[in-house]
Amino acid sequence: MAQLKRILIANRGEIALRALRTIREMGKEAVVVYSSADRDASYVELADMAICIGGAKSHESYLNIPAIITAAEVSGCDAIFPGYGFLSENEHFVEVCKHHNIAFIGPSAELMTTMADKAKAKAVMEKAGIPTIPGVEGTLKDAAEAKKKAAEVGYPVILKAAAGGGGRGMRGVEDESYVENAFLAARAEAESAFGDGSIYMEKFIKNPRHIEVQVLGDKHGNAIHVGERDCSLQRRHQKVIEEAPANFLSEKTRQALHETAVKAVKALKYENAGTLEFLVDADQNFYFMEMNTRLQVEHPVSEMISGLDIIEWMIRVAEGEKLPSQKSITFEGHAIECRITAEDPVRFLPSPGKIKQWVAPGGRNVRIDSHCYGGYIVPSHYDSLIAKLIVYAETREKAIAKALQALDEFRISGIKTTVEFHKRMLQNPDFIANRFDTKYLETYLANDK
Ligand code: MV4
Repeated sequence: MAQLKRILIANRGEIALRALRTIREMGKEAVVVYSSADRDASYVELADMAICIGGAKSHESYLNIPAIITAAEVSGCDAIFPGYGFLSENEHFVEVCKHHNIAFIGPSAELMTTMADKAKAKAVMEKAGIPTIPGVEGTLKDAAEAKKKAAEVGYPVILKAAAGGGGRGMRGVEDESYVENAFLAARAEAESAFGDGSIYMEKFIKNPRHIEVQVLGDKHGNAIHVGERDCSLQRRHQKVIEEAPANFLSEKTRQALHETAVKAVKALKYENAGTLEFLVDADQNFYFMEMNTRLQVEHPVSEMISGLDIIEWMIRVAEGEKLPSQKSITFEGHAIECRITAEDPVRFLPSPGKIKQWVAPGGRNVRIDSHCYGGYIVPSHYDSLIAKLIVYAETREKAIAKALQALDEFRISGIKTTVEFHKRMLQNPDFIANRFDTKYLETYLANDK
């Protein structure tokens, strides 16, 4: 396959700028599309070409497939980079790109569809010999079946929406008295959120860590991992702080996790970048949970410890290039990412509006992925992420110190941000001691008020 010359970025915000940087560094042209609310974003000016594709509402612009395809065609793009969110996991969009002879920089529509169904994804992984969470294969037909199966699996159990994600349509069940109601509630919630009420059942894993493995596959059947990330600090299923490596893991577990992830990519013949999410319990047992068929927000921490540019490799793989060997990729040091959002740091209510002052930190191994600047207006229509602060140091302890220094230097006024919250978390003794699970942050915030 030929080299890609001009790539359309079908996204906005920090990830649009992040992708533009790599595309241009590779000597290629970057075309950006933007909504009427994003015309003043920094990357619009930096792009080789910028095309307004519609109104501020996502469905009028960043989810508007005909508008994006038209923009790609009139600008002569040979590929589309999807980023995360929006159309990045839309299998129909992948098919439309193919039909228009535009390379979609990501996996096949088929694997995307498989992974979108969490119950199906689990069955496929199990068949490939990947450890999954014990439970019931396939979906449950009714509340009576839920009750019967829960007795077999053993309480506590968890009911999950097959079409799910983000915790919607999910119910933990402690004992038999709740199981039928929980099933009905989960099914109703899944039906209204996804238009699909399919529910499956698993054993409830207590106090898990959320640890994920970054992977890449190429067109030649090669697969590599780019290490793991600990993303256990979440609020309402939104990650807040991520780090790499996951120091919680023993070296033995880490190796096994990496090998498992690579085995899955090879078995699936997965192409491009992806992430396998695992739950890891207190005894270091790990279980496959979901696979994300896109680039993730937190990819920079993996880039920092490996030295790889993941977007560069997504593009090179799409061009038909072979991935580097696993043993050529070495991991060093520790990276931490703080997601800074335009929200108040106590209640996390959105705080869009005009940024008066923006002074970002700097220095050695301090990376800011942000499209913002003084005078920029944060639109209210989209995700509130305004900057990712990523720091890199020799050890976790030094990375925490560096992140704190960088947060101290950050000056943002005009809008509220979560900078102060991050400062607090990085000084929290539990965080410092690496003593937290996926429930930690919610509990901490609830007790704080
Ligand atoms: C679980 C679990 C415990 N046991 N599954 C939450 C989002 C969804 N994708 C899967 N989730 C969970 N699945 C079993 N069998 C606990 C969670 C969970 C969670 C997982 C990762 C990160 C944050 C979380 C917060 C609450 C619950």
